[in-house]
Amino acid sequence: MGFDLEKYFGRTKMRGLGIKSGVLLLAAGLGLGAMGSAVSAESLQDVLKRRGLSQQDLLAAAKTYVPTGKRDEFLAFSSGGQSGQVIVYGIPSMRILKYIGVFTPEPWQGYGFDENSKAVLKQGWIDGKEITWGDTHHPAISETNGQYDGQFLFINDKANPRLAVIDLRDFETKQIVVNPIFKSEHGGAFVTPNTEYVIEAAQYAAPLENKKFYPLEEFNEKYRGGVTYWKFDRKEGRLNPKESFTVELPPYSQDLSDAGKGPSDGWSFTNSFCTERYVGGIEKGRPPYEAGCSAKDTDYLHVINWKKAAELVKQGKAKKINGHDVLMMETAIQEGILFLIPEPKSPHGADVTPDGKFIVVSGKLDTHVSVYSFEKIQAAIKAGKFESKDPYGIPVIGMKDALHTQVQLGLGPLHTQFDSKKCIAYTSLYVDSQVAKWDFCQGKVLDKISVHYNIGHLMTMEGDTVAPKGRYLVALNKLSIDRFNPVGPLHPQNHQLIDIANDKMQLLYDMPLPLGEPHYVVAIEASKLKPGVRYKVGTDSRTDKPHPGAVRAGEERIEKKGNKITVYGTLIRSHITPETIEAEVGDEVTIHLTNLERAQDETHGFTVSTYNVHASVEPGKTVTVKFKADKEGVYPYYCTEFCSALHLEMQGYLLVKPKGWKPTKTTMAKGNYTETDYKATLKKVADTQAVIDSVVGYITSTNFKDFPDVVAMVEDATDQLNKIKDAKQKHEAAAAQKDWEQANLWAEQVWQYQVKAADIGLRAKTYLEQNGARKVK
Ligand code: K7E
Ligand code: CUA
Repeated sequence: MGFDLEKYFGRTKMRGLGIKSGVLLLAAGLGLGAMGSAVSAESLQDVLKRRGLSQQDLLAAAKTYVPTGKRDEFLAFSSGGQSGQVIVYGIPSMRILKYIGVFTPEPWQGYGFDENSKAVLKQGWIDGKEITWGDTHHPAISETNGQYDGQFLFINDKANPRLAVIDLRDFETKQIVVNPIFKSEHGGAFVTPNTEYVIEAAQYAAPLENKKFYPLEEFNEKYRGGVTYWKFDRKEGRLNPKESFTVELPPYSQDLSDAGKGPSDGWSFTNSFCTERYVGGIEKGRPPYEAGCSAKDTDYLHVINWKKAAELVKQGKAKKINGHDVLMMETAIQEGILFLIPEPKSPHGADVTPDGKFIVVSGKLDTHVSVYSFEKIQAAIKAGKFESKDPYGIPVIGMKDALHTQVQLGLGPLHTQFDSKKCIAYTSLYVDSQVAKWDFCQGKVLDKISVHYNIGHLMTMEGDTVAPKGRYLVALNKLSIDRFNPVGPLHPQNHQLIDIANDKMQLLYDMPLPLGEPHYVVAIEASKLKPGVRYKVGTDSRTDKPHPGAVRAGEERIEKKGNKITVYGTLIRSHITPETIEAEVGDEVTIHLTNLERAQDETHGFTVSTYNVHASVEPGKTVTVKFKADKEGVYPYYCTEFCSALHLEMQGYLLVKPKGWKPTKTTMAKGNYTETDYKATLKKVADTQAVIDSVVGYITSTNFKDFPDVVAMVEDATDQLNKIKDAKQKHEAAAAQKDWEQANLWAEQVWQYQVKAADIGLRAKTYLEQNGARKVK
C-alpha cells in the first residue's frame, strides 16, 4: 500500500462531518485503519479450556467454520413459514444471506412499498381482498432432467392457496398465482423432472366452485380435493394459468406430493389423511376431528398419470370450474389415470427415491415407513388387479401388491430424503426426536441420531433430485425448547446441521431461525447459481422488461399534468435527481427512479417522509413509488442505504404547498465564503487528482479488462470523472465574477466527483489485488 493519506487529501482543513467520514472511509479502503495489538494471542488449548469445548466440538467447528472471505458449498432455500418469505442460508456455515419477500411485504427490498412489487403482491389478492401474509411450506428448485438447474424457485402458501415464482437470477419474487378452485393447499410446490409442471395438492376439502356454500352434511357429495398441475413457461419464467389444470379428487385431505422420476416420470404421488371423511363438530357433541380423522388403520396414496392427464385436458376432456380446467374423477377413472393404494395411518411424507423406482411413505401414527415399488404398481394396473374401489369408484391397488418393503424406524416417521450413496435414506422421527438412517433396498436401519427437538422435515443436499449430493443433512426441528438463550415464550426454530459423510451421523451445529416455522428447505450446490450483480439499466425487475419510467443521466425531468406529477429521476452516488419536488395538496405524485450505478453492491434506497413508500434500487434497476400528496408540508426524501461517504447528503425535499400558494421570498440564504476558501479547495482538488492518477496508473498496468466487475467499476468511476468538466467550468466562471460561494461550492462538487471516483478506483484496486490480477506491459 503505497498511498499517502496526507497527500491524498492535502493538508486542507476539512469542513464538516461528511468530508471527515469520507476520509475515514477511504482510509479504511486503503487498509490504514488497522491497529497493532499488544495482547499476546491465546493458544488453541487456552481457548478450548476457557470456552469449555471438547475435541468433538472442535471437529464440528472445523467442519462448519467458513473463514472470512470464503464461501459456502451449498445454498439452502428455506420456507419462512408464517412470515410468508423465503430464507436463504449457506451450508455448512449456516449463515443467513437473505430473506426474500414473497407473500408478505418486506420493507428492505421495498417489497410492497414500491409500485412494481405491489403489482406482484396484488396478483395474490383473493376475491378482491388484499392478503399480506402467507403460510409457506415447501420450496422447490427448478429441475432439468431431474437435477436442480438453479434457475427458479417455487414456494406454496398453505393458508391462502397460492404459489409463487422466484427468479434465481436476482432472488426476487416475480409471480404469485392463486389456485382457482382450492380453499387451502399443502402438497406444493413440487416440480416434475423438467419443471414442465409445478404440483400443488389441496389440503382441506371444500366446494370447488368459488364462493359456493354447501352444508357440512353434504361433505361427501359436494366437497372435493384435487391436485393442480401448474404449467411452467421456462422462457417467460412464469406459470401459465391457461395451460394449467387440476385432477379432481375425493374429499380426503390430500397432503404431500412428489413427482415420479426416471422410470416413474410422468406420474405423481400424493398421500392423504382423513380418508374417513370425518366431519367434526365438538360443539354439537360429535367427537373431534383428530379422533374421527385417524379412526381407520389406513389412508390412501393417490397415484396419478399426469402426462396422460395433460393430454386428456388438451383433448378437451376437462370441465371448466371457475374458468379453470378440471379433469373430473369420473373421466380420470374411465381413462385409467387415477388409482389409490392404502397406506398406514395418517401418513405425512411421500418421497420418490432418486432412481424413481420406489415411493417412501411414512405413517405418522405408525412406526414403519412403507416403500412402494413403482414396478409393482404398474404391474397391478396392467393386470387390472385391484382389491376394491373407493366410494367414488377409484380402483384401489392392494397394499401387498404394491409394497416393496416396510421398515420399522421409530415413533412418528414423517419425511424422507436421500443420500448420494445408493439405497441410503434418512427419515425424520417426530415423536422420537431422531433422524434414522436406513437402507431402503434391503430394508434395514443403519444409524440414528437425536435432534432437538421434534423434527418435521429434514433435508439432504439436493436430496430430492435424481442425484443427491450427500455430505450434509439439515433437521428442521419444530421445537427448540432449551437450545438457545431464552427470548420469551415464543422460541426460534432450530435447524440442526448433521454430517452424513461417514457411517455415524455427527451433529455439527444449531441454527436458530427467528422468522416463522420453516416446514421444508432445499439446498443446491452453490456453483450452480449464477445470480447477476446488476440489471441492464432501466429494468423493471418484477417484469424483467424495460421500465417505461427509466431515464439516463441528463434526461431527468418532472412533468405536471393537471393534478398528476410524474418524476423521472436518477440515483448515483451521492445524489438524487431531482433534489426538489414541488406539489400542491391533493396532487398524485409518481416518482420513477433509476439507479445509474454499475458497481457491485451500490444499491440506493428511497423514501419520502411519512408517505409510507420505500424502494430498494439496485444498480441498473428502475422502480416507481406513488402516493397522494394529501397533506400540506415539507417532507424530506433521502437514500436509505449507506451508499457512500456522502450518503447522508443524498437527500431532497418534497414541498407540498397549499392550493394557490404564492412565494414572498425568492432568494436562498448566502454562505460566508472567501477567495482563500476557494484556493484551498482547488489545492485539495489538485492533490486528489494526483492520487486518482496513481490508482488509474495501477489499474491500467494490470489485466483489469479480464475482470468484468472491475471494468464496471472503472466505467462508474469514469462517469464520475466525466462530470468534472461541467462543474469546473462553473467554478471558474463564478471565480471570474468573484462569487466565492458559487466558486467554492462548484469546486467542492468537483472534489465530490473525485472522491467517488477514487473510492471506486480503490475498490477496483483491492479487487485486482485479491483476485490475482497480472501486470501487463
Ligand atoms: Cu410441516 Cu411438509 Cu407442510 Cu411436514 S409439512 S412437518
Ligand atoms: Cu445512496 Cu445512500
